[in-house]
Amino acid sequence: MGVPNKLLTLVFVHKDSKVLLGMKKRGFGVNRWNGFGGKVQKGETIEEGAKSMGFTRSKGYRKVRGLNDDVIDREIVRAGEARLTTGLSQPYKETSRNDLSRCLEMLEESCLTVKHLTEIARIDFEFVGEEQILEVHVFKTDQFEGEPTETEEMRPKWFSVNDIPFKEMWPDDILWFPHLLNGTKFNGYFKFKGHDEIVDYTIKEVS
Ligand code: 6OG
Repeated sequence: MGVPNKLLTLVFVHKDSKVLLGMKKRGFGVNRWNGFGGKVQKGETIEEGAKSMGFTRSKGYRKVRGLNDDVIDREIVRAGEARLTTGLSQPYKETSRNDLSRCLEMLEESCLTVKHLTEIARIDFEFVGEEQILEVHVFKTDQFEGEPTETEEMRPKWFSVNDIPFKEMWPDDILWFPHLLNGTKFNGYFKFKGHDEIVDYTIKEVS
């Protein structure tokens, strides 16, 4: 049977003829521009995962389950104020330290809220010598709120669709970006040797 696929999301936000990319500042794919996304958590759908990771308060929301959106919003604001006025290392009066770090996590990820997402692709990535397949679900949207804001993880920047920085992206991107930009749905498979070399791939359009 092998190990189950690792589910990931990747979201591309569009505005006019621009697409929002983030420079990954740490972790997997560091120093590459990419869409926003991450792991789908247990108990959430892939779409929920896509809406939350890197964009909305949902990751924090899950951690403080039981609170409604208004409360969460207030906590985000409070945590932001606390961060501004006291700095990260100072204790926060109204909630426990633990709550504060949770709230800051939400704040960190709340640069944008995305609404409707269109799934464009599923791309499976295999890495030579590694058993687990990365199953990446790619979405696009032009419906969002908020200003892209730099976080510890990502430095966002709008790129013209004619000026996508493929040389500073995962090497598979240049092969499927035309589909993303046209809105053509597809299933992709890429086999990587290391992180720079594609040894095999397929891209199949789906209706
Ligand atoms: P975190 O580890 O940051 O999630 N991802 C890839 N994206 C592209 N364009 N090409 C690849 O080729 C990728 N492999 C993974 C999925 C990692 C993020 O990176 C994406 C996630 O959005 C190998 O939580």
